[in-house]
Amino acid sequence: MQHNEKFLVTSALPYANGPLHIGHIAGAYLPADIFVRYHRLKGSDVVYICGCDEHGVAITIRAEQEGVSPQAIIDRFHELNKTSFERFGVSFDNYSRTSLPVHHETAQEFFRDIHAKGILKTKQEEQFFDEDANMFLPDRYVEGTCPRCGFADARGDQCEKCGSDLNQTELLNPRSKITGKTPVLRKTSHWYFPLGEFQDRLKAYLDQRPNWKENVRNYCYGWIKQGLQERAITRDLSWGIPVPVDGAEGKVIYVWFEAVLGYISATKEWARQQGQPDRWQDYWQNEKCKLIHFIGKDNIVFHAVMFPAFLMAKGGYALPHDVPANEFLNLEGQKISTSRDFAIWVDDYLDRFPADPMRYCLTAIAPETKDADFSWKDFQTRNNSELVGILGNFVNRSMTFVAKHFDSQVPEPTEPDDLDLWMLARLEEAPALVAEAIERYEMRLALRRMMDLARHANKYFNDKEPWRTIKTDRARCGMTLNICIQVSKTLAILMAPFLPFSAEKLWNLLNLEGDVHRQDWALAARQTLPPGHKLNQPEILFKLIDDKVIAAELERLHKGTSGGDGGQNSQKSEGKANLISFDEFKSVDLRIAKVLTAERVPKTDKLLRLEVEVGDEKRQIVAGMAEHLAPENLPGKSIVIVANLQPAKIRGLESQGMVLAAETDGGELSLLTVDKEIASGAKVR
Ligand code: B3M
Ligand code: ZN
Repeated sequence: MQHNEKFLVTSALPYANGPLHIGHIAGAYLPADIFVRYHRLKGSDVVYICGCDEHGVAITIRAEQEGVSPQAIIDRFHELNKTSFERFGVSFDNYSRTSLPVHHETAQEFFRDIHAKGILKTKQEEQFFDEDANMFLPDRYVEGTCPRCGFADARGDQCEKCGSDLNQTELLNPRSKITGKTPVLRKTSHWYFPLGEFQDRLKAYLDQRPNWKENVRNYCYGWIKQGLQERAITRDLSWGIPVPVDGAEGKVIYVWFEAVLGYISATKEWARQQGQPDRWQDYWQNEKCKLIHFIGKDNIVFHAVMFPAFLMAKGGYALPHDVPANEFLNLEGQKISTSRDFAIWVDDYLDRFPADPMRYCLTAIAPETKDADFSWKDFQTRNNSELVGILGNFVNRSMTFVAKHFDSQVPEPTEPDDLDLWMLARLEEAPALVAEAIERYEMRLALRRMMDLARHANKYFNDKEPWRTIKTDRARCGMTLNICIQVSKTLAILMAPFLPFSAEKLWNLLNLEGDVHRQDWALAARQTLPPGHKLNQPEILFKLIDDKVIAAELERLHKGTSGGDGGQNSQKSEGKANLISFDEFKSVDLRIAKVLTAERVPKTDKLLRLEVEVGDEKRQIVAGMAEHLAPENLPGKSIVIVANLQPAKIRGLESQGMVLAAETDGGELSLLTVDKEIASGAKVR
């Protein structure tokens, strides 16, 4: 194992338009976190970077669904996901966001420099334009009949039924997702990145990486064999990073061109936080640094073909060293679906379970070479028979025995017999076996090898029969337990990348100094616990999970009350919003408002335009409630609004606040109101 290697590790930037589910975690975050935690223990120079991807049409679609601004959506989910990652133990060195100036500057610098080199081409093309909404329609805003298989709800970029990549103008009977109307074709010009001109360099780049995962290499060679096509890297959108060249008014940089650059800008932010603003160059402009990008397989082309091409075009950057993409995770034999709220949401799971049992299960079934399936039954079995039955059982019975017979002090060693030597050999070989698998991103194998040490230790404990030798040969018994405690210490270090919270707990039970995450992996098997070292009282590391608990989870999942947030249940997951301070609550200005007028927003089916009185002020508010509330019933009502929300433009109307409402179980919407006559403008507290 080489020491002092240098890594810049990234995980895919989750879109800031919804909560995280276990499929995200299994694909791009947990394997990266294991890899990074291990390299920190190994003494490598490793920085782990991520952040949220805050542009793209998925965010504006959600904002419109809820009648709020895109900024409100990204603020909400940036906080929610950042907290979920922290609670799940995903240990980023920086979790940034692509709406920050540092990212806009980085993306615009890349665009401007590549443009200045004359690499980009401009091209006029026909694109669908919605005359009612007065906007060009990006791919996801157009639906229609797939020309290949006739599927009636194909999207502008892809047909979900037959998987064909589509150009939106190929769709039959196209319709706008905004107004439902038939769009017209209008000319617009965009800037194109000539991927085909990088074909030879990209093939050579790939040829020089024979160690990449099979699934990634096959996918990339497949793209190259088809011939790489130029890609439009600008869009006619208002939400995104403005294109920084003349003649690009009203256009933004295509989200997939700038999102991958988010890794660079987040590293710049991290360097500034360290007080060394230029340190990001040690990682991105240093051939000795290994850039490792953990992703799901749907992101391969953007990370292993397009990103290297952008970096080649820009010049002066290292190219990705590896892109270990995982396959997909299914759930109870079905695809995870956010729109159907069929998912296990990370924040919701953590409200009822600790992180480590899920970290353990998702690593044990990781979709490393093919799609995998998570089931609650399997989760329970692995927790109960492996974590509790093997790892927890070995540690607990060793420490309980030492507490009972040796006053919780590590016993004196004696001359080792054959069985002792066998166990010490297993101990000695374990760190390298686990390390070798982690370094090849084979986390399932690495976890199994870590657990094998606990299996060997259980066999050793049983074969040595300390409950018998304590009566016949105390010294021999002491040697057995001395070795068991040494093994427990090694297990704490080896489990740390996989089960960080349990590793910390075990380190504390063993009454050891320092931080388990800052130990030296190379010395993990050293028997460093001196005789007489006082252990803390034993406690169980893992709790059994009862059948009833699993039955309840399955019911929640199938009833869609998993607290998820697939667009229909946004209020529920809000109910799960994490705790905030009183000061944070006070920053929200809630007021009583009196509805003066209410009307539907023309040509939309979800929006109402309200005029409300707030004290001596009149305001206009646009609310996504037209499907639930008849406008004619609203004038005169006293409602509760958020009065200090930034104004947002929604379908050309300025919305100056947000109306508060809650959803009944039957999906009815109820406005928050007051049960006494209260003057408008009154503060809610
Ligand atoms: N925001 C999320 C996805 O497609 C996308 C990843 C960006 S990584 C630069 O999973
Ligand atoms: Zn199709």
